Amino acid sequence: MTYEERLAWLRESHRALLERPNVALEGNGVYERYANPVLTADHAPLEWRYDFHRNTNPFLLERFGIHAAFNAGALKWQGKYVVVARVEGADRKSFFAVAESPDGVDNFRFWQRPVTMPEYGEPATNIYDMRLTVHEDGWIYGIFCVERKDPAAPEGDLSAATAAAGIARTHDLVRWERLPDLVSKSQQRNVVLHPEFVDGKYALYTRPQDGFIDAGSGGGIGWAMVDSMEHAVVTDERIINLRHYHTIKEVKNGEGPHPIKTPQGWLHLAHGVRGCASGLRYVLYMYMTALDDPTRVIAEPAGFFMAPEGGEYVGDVMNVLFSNGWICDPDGKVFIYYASSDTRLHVATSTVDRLVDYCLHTAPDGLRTGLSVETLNRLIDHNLDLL
Ligand code: M1P
Repeated sequence: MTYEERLAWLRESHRALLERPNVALEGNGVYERYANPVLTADHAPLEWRYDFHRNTNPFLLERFGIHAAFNAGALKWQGKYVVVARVEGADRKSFFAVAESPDGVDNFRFWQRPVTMPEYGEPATNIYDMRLTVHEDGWIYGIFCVERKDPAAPEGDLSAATAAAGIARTHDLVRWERLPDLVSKSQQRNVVLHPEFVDGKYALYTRPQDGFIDAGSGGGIGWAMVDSMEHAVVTDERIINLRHYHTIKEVKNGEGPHPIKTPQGWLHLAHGVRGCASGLRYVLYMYMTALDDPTRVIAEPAGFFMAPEGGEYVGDVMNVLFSNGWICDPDGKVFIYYASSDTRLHVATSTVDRLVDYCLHTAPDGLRTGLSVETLNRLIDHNLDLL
């Protein structure tokens, strides 16, 4: 290919990818998956990846490799469906980048530049998985994982890291005010800000963990109230959604995006992790908490809500579904942005009514096989009544 031919091919294939229509697929009735991912590494603007000056890049080579676009926070912003994605370069460093779509299922385009997130304290080695909350105090908050090399790591250990919750706020998704990291006794990841004040305080979903990977004695999804987001300190933390032996969340779990308020209660999306011979398996699950007490679980269907399917199994970290963003439209349609295998971002759609029905009318996990068979027999008996 000549330089001109290659340039034309690059532009045309990128345009075709961005404009590719998406179609909903039939499924289990609870939600619809879509045929194509909504964001991939290839969606990154060509100007991020190529030097288009012929004198400095005569072969039109890629100069900055983008490897993945996944785990995105989400919000409806000025009439657009907006995600703040975790974009990962070939150098393994993640950063945040905003992309928007007119309809939430296709035509996602990144804004011209990635987010320049101000540093706090020791500069982060990596930042990722932003949860967005439009809080009733008027700010849009982003809480994300801040990873730094573990200063206590023995010499020669070049993988030990620490995880903390970074906090930033904005009014326009462009200029971010960085606030101090969450102060907590334990390491923290998957920290999410509840959208309303509770007893006059900010409320956080937390995920205390003993180490960077290991949740250890951190028993599940926690709840902590803080007086201020400008100096957020966890003094009292209690676990509201527990891990259990032989479930989809026996190794660890974490809150997804902040819960959606419905007349029947707060609707939560979370991820659960279990171990198996092929490594850790990440799936999504749902639960509901009481409107008058967001810490009281009122429903939790057994097992996973979504698990990897087909090509979703494959990627940088296999067998992973992860979600930290969803959008609920005023008409009750819900856009669930979930990522597969730490590589790409997808959408699934549902409605508040269907998700609440799923939560309230799917049997909970009985935690042993005999009770699962009882649940199954009750359903069969119910259907036999029709014959
Ligand atoms: O690789 C799977 C996921 O692992 C982490 O999730 P958790 O904190 O629950 O272990 C995060 O690094 C997440 O970004 C990643 O998708």
